[in-house]
Amino acid sequence: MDAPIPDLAERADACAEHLRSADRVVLASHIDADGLTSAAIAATALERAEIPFRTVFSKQLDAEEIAGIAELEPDTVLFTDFGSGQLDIIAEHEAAGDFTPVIADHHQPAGAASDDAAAPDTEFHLNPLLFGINGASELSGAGASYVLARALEPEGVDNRDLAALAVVGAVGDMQASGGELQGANERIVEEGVDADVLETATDLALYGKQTRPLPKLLEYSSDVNIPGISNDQSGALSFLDGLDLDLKSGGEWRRWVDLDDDERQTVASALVQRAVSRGVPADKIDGLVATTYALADESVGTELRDASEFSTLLNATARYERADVGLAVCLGDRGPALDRARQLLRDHRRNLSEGIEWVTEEGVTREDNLQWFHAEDRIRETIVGIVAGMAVGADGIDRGRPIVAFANKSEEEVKVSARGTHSLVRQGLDLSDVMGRASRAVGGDGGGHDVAAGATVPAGTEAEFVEHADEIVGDQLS
Ligand SMILES: [Mn+2]
Repeated sequence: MDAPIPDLAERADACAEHLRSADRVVLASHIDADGLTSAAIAATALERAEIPFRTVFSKQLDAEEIAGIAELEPDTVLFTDFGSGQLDIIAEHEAAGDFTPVIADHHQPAGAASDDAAAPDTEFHLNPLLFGINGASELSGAGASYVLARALEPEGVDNRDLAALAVVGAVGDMQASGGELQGANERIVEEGVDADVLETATDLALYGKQTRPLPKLLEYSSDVNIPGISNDQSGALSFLDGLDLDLKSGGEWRRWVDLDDDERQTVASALVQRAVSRGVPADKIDGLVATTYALADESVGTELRDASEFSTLLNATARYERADVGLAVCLGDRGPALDRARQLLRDHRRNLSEGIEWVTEEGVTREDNLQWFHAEDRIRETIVGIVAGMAVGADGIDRGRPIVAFANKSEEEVKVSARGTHSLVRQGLDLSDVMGRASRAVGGDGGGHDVAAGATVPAGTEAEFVEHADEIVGDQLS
């Protein structure tokens, strides 16, 4: 069958060929929605190709973690959704004969920014950025793993069913934030549709169409702010009560998926009318409608049916260090693992709302070019970044500058998370660069994406870190 992304085909084939000849493969993947789906895609493809492997996960791949992987004495390590940013360390292990790396990633390769001919590289490195494809918006780690999975197909095997997980990964990495998946991702969507595992539709862009009762769907619609409805429990209720529709069933509010097309049309039109009448700008109103990605084989009305809700469920397992649970759900466990994942998501939502409440009460400290807060042990380091992102726009928290959040990781280490906006990125903000340079300046390390990035720094260096980061952001935005 044709390769999904022709530009990557040759490299993917080389990676696949090497994997087929490997004896002891360790699959190492990142712990988040994209990393978990990457691992599930790679694991399924390896299994179908009858290549024996074991799986390990890491939250942040650093020298110590890579050394730990080397101690497993693999002959080949398949890194998914990370590895590119750690090429320098990985290349050293390769040179020492520890293992042969195969990398399916979409993050910025270490050393590549310097354009240095001597920058570390490795033969089996599958990354869209090496082929002129945007790794932030057009292909995720799960997408790169999918490309590899297609190259790994033995005779008579069709891995296109894995496109559904690739889409969950891309959506989890916010690659559909403009309303739909683009570029290389679009090719993967097409393959999933052809394989009958994905369905696309143009629909209301609100999160929770599968699982949230209608009033909650509208109340929590934070992406598009509709005055008198968003973040307004009684407003959302009276809006729905005012529609000439029977929106309850057996005394319970129905969900969006329970409505028929006419009912959906009525609610959507009324929402648009409300937005127009309250002066919401036209481009924001356009954002009320987007492409949605449904997993055709999953039950209607479950988190797993919708790519966005599925990715949220996976992120909940990841943030509480239950990669095993997230992976099991991706691989098809609809019993204990799914129950556990749902419980983790409920706990996660409670932690988030408590975290946001704390930040808005305590407030942030403003520097010239950024704003920051230190949660110490009050917010878990695994969720402090989302809390920071969600707090932007709340009272006293500026939309016009990036937010940096600290939380204790251990006695010795502090986690730093930074969030920006797409508008700041258009003005030159690159938080991956900010977090990387500012953390290294204080003896830590970090990286990520332009709009969201993270780092780990030694405890006690926070003030110095803020100084460096503030200066770098100032340079970027000037
Ligand atoms: Mn990713």
